[in-house]
Amino acid sequence: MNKRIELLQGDITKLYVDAIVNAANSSLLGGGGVDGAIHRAGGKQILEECRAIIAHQGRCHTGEAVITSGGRLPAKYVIHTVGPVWNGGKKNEAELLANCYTHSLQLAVEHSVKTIAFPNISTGVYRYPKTEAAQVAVDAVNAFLQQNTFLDKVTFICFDAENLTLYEELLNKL
Ligand code: AR6
Repeated sequence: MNKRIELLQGDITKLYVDAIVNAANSSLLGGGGVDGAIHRAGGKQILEECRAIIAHQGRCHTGEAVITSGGRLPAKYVIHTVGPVWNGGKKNEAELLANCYTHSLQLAVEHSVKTIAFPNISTGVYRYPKTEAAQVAVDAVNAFLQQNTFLDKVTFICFDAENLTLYEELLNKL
């Protein structure tokens, strides 16, 4: 287990970390799942900042990440990233999903974030198989931490027990 990686089960909107990551869509205008929960808990400030980003740069492409404040959330920032829709695995899904984690971490460090939490991006509405997604997530975060000493802690927060078990197994091997 890497001492800078933490595993939790629960609701990401409740976490007291510098940044939480949102599994958004390219419109950044909200949706269901974790995206809906973050916008509900964080309030309209987050949506207003998302609208301003879209007006300025256009939609957020798959694998990319943007940052807003945390609104009313305990987290200072929300990093919105767009995971790939699962399409059988031959449409570059793994690389795009890894990019979500890496680009979110890069953006975090640029904003002096020390503690950050990720949901299980793409494993809900976007139907990415949980086993494969967990492997991509753990590999991408572990690789980033190998070459970055600024971040203190990266939390994987799983909503469901199945993901929690998958992450436990993978993290124990590190
Ligand atoms: N805290 C932590 N994890 C959560 C929470 C929560 N409050 N709620 C759900 N999850 P999903 P995607 C988990 O569908 O697959 C949205 O409509 C959930 O159990 O939220 O990337 C967006 O607008 C699952 O493991 O995101 C996009 O259109 C994980 O979060 C689309 O869904 C991701 O599930 C993105 O789909």
